[in-house]
Amino acid sequence: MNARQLRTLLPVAAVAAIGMTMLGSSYTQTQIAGQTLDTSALDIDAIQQIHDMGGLNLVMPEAFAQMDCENVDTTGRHVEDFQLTGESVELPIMGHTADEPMTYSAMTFSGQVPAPTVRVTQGDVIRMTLTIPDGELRAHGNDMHASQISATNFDAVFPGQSKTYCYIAHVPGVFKYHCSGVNVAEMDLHVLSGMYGIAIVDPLDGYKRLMVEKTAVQGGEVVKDRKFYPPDALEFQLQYNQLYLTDSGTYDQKAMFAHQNTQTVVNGKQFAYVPNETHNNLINDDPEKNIFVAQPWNSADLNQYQSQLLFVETDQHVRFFVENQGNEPLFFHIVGEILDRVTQGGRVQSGPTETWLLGGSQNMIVDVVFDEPGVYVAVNHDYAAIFSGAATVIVAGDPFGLVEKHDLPAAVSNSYAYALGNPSDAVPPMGMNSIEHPKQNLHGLYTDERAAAIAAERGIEA
Ligand SMILES: [Cu+2]
Repeated sequence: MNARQLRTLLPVAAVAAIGMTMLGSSYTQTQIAGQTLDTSALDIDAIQQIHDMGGLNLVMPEAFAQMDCENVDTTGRHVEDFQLTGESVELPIMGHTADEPMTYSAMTFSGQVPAPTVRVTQGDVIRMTLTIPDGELRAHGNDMHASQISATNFDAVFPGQSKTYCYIAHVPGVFKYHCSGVNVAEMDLHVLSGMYGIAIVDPLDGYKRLMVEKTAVQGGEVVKDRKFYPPDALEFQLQYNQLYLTDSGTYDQKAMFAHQNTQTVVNGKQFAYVPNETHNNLINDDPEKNIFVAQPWNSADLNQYQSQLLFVETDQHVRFFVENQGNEPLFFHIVGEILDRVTQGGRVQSGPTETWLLGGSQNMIVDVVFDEPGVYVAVNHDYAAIFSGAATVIVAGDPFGLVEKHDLPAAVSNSYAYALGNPSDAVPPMGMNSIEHPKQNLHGLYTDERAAAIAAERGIEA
């Protein structure tokens, strides 16, 4: 065989093998399309590239990733300790004012809704301990979807008791965790009253750079204009859920069975990320003059419950970790933006797209670059959900010219995050490709005790 024949044969073999992969496995077309096959390098090592894509066989993670907590420190894996407590508390609900507190009967992990986020790297061990304090009204459990272990393996933990289990986080992505009730009984009551959170498992080799494709005019021709952003991104977490409440703020199971929710919540609250009186003042020079249709958490007197906005820079790689914790579908859409990339289970599911659908207990990672200064709203594009709380306002750059108007420091020129901070409950723990938020403010459905602990942990000034 001469050199010319060899050069021809290799790409042909590669294409044939790819065809076999697609026909012979249960990967979908979009999953395959999401893999990066560097065609410019095909004649160097095509077989290796096919292997790197998953080869001709599906690579399945172990079906059972629980491990013995006794020997966990000798495995050569990083062990992440994660402590939770089960606490029933009263937490505020929309309509709550400093003078007239309205609350509902919440159940929480560690005094906050959603529960604390645990973040590890693929291959790490999570050692989770659930403690139920003396005096807590009921038993609780835990089911972590990242763990590949049945909820029934982790029995109920009763007041005054504590229980630990360990597992290897084999699979990258976002995973729900939730209370498993009392041996799975009353699970709906516990989860829909607030006992849910996420685990973020970063890929072992990190996140991928982001390609954003637009068009440009070059020499009188319209051409494709690709721009690449490094993997490092400013990150947010958004968890969607519903509440089913009676007038007195207790769980209404009848309403749940009828799929008639009474509130739609993002990170535990309705309209949690909308302007507040500080923003009214900056833009309208009047704290009472609202700039958004719904501002139910307006006043600074509400402390951690005051609404906040999400601030990003323009031309910045932004990554959202999104989980649908609820019973209703989530049609995730950002008004004014296109989702530049959607990733699930370590596979790119879509390039630029307008909306992505998540069913219950389903997640995704959304990468976006906000090109123009402006106000964008992340919604569940179901009108019932938008109008009952699923509207999250994101401000990119300086759309109102506030830097000049209020003579803000130069550092805020491309994001108010530097001056006003981002809400602590929307900021996940730092991971391997995280850009540190310039500033955070205290925000979340936290008990006062939990709020004080988070402020201390993150060095947030009150
Ligand atoms: Cu529980």
